[in-house]
Amino acid sequence: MTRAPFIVIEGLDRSGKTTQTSLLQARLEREGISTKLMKFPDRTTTIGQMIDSYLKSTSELDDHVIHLLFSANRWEMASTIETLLNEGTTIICDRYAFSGIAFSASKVTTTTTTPSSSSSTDATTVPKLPFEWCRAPDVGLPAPDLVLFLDISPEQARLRGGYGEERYEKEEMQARVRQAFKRLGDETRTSSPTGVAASGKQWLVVDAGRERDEVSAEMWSHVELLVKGTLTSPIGKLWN
Ligand code: NYM
Repeated sequence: MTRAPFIVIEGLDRSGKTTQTSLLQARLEREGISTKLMKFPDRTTTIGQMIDSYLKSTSELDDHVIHLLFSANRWEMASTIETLLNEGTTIICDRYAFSGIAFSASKVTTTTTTPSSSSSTDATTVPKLPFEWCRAPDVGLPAPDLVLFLDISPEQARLRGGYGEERYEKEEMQARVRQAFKRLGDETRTSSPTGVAASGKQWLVVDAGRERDEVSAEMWSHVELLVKGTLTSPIGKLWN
């Protein structure tokens, strides 16, 4: 039995991810490929509305709780993802479990101390949530066949007008998130044969600091191979 591919676009805030995802969807449609665009967080569901108000700072939630809500928001779509892929619909997904881990694991508590011998202060940062704790709720979700990670440096993001108003859109946070994504990408390329990393080519870093059309052309070159090939392997499960 053949099925359609599941393609995830991940990236930092200001990487142009949403624009690139729409361009990719338009290209797939022009090629006559049946496509569904998904986005996480999906702010339309009841859980998604709780996430939306947290991100806009109109509500406060414990760090563990919001992390689990982001994951639950993916689980509510898991069976739909599987059904669509098996029916032959290619899924393009704007953010997925990798964002879930990268952002939550980058939250830190900062303590500052002033050594008695000095007039300057030392800052120590401690993660609020362990990396493996952040991964656990997403274990078993449908695994993407390809992750395109749109990478942009904090300096380039600043040139694009800086970050927005939502939670996490601060430069120090984004720098930590970038490192966490790098860790996920490195591990994806070297992990077990049954995981998302199976072929060693499924996590691709795209330099998103370039012109829009250059970025979309590179993305298409990776996606074209997948959508024009025949996929017979069953849908994988994340980190199993
Ligand atoms: N985000 C997104 C998380 O913290 N965890 C998640 O699981 C997901 C999917 O939400 N700053 C963060 C990343 C973004 C924010 O995403 C909203 P977007 O793509 O701007 O709507």
